[in-house]
Amino acid sequence: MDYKYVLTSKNGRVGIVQLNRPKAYNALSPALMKEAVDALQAFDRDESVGCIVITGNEKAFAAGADIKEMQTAVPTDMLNNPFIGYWDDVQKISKPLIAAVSGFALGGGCELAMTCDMIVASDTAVFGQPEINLGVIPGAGGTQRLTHAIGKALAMEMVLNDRRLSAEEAAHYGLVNKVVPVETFIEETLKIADKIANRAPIALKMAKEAINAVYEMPLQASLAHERRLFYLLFSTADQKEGMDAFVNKRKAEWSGR
Ligand code: DAK
Repeated sequence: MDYKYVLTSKNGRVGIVQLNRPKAYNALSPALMKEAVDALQAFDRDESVGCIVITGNEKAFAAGADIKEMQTAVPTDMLNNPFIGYWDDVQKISKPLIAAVSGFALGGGCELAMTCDMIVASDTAVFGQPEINLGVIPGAGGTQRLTHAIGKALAMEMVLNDRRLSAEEAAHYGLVNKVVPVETFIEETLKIADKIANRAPIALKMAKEAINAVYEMPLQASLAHERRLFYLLFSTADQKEGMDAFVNKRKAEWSGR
């Protein structure tokens, strides 16, 4: 597929989507978001892909939604713009999705990273929700996912007062999984992604769905949901294969069936 604002590639069973609008720090314009979603969905459909990485460049994961394109908008422009739907589409990706973040992850950039399942940060990464400087608030999950991830006190500080987190702080407060040197942040992310990508595909999807249910349901409902997914996995060839491989002391060969 020919994209203007994203680059795509494959590394083994890992699909890579790179945001590529470097002159604007990867500002998330509707056109860029559409292409990013198209690329993510294509990898989500591709059976030869087990895990997806989304990244930017060393200087910026993304500096937020495109302020210049939003500047003159009225509420109905925002409401009717397919842009809003693209964010929901990212959340609906069913395969494990890892953000490899270096440099700025601000506003919608931070929100996009938080929509992913894991975040690997380079030691130069900076996370922030600076929307208050523009007279608005985060609109793509920043007040919610951030608070779930790091707690109310620090989320308030970030959203009310543009407090930014360094990579080390983000790791300390549980926003990111790992901090790695900027020179190798893609390679380090790919190592993690590759291991995940070679695991049982259906179980991965169910695991992601079950964990994300934490944010959607009361505990009793999400526990019941988890149990139903667990039962369902006993209908898969991968469950038979995984348990047979364990019992017979061999490596499992996953079929994704
Ligand atoms: N939008 C548009 N252009 C941007 C941009 C952005 N977010 N960030 C940077 N740029 C552009 C600059 O305008 C500049 O372009 P030219 O002037 O060269 O044409 C170029 O990138 C370089 O930027 P600077 O000259 O400012 O470079 P500096 O190194 O001095 O500063 C910076 C880098 C990243 C600290 C700074 O550019 C900055 O503060 N950028 C804005 C950060 C920000 O406020 N982000 C939050 C935006 S609001 C929603 C979904 C998403 C959202 C809301 C709702 N729904 C689904 C409902 C998201 C909202 C946001 O993200």
